[in-house]
Amino acid sequence: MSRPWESWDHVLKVDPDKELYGDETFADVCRTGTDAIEIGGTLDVTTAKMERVMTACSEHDVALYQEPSNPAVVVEDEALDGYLVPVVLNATDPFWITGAHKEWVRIANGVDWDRTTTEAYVVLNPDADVAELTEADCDQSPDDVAAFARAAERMFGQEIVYLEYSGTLGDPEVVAAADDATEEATLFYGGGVGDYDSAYQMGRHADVVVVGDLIHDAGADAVRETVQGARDATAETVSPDSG
Ligand code: 1GP
Repeated sequence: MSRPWESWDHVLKVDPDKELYGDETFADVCRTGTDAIEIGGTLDVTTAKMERVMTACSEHDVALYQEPSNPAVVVEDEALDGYLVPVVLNATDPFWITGAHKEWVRIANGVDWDRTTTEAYVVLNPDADVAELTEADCDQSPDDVAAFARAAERMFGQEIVYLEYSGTLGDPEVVAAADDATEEATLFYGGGVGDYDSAYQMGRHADVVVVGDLIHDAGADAVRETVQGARDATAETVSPDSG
């Protein structure tokens, strides 16, 4: 499988269980300038809700991925560019490290391996639904997170390391530590990004800034600003003058 995320700066995560902002449509959602849309949520996601979002987004020219929160909601759809499957490295319930994945392989009528990639999550906001669900141990120092990131890349061959602060803006020092610890893997950061400045701040360290709730709470224009923040941060970090 190619690694399109290596060239991404920004991902928009759409929760199929949440309404769009105001009278916005999926056409608006698909025109924020993001590099890819990930469809996924932690709670109350069903295949019907997934399919509704997928069908609507597939009419527009944007890369489309499903992020299934559990094996029961995987939707087979040719419109998808692929599946990004979370593996929660700091879950204390092993179901979210290997159990869900084993169940998926067991019950699936064949997994589309060419379009399936795992994301090595480190969940860091103890108040987030995902932390509660996976019983994640969120008490992690920058050194701990760096070690998780390096283990993910070097021991487990993960192409994507995902620092997940869902619902709150994370600690830039932690993101910087994970950035320093990884060489090949693409570092995703998600959580609490709500404007240009926060996208820029996290994009200075992460390769890809993931924005979720903002599309539901403030709409496409607000998300467009975060795309710009992430792009500008990338442009500066690759600039020879950036130090
Ligand atoms: C959630 O990381 C994403 O999985 C984005 O988080 O909803 O806080 O933007 P927010």
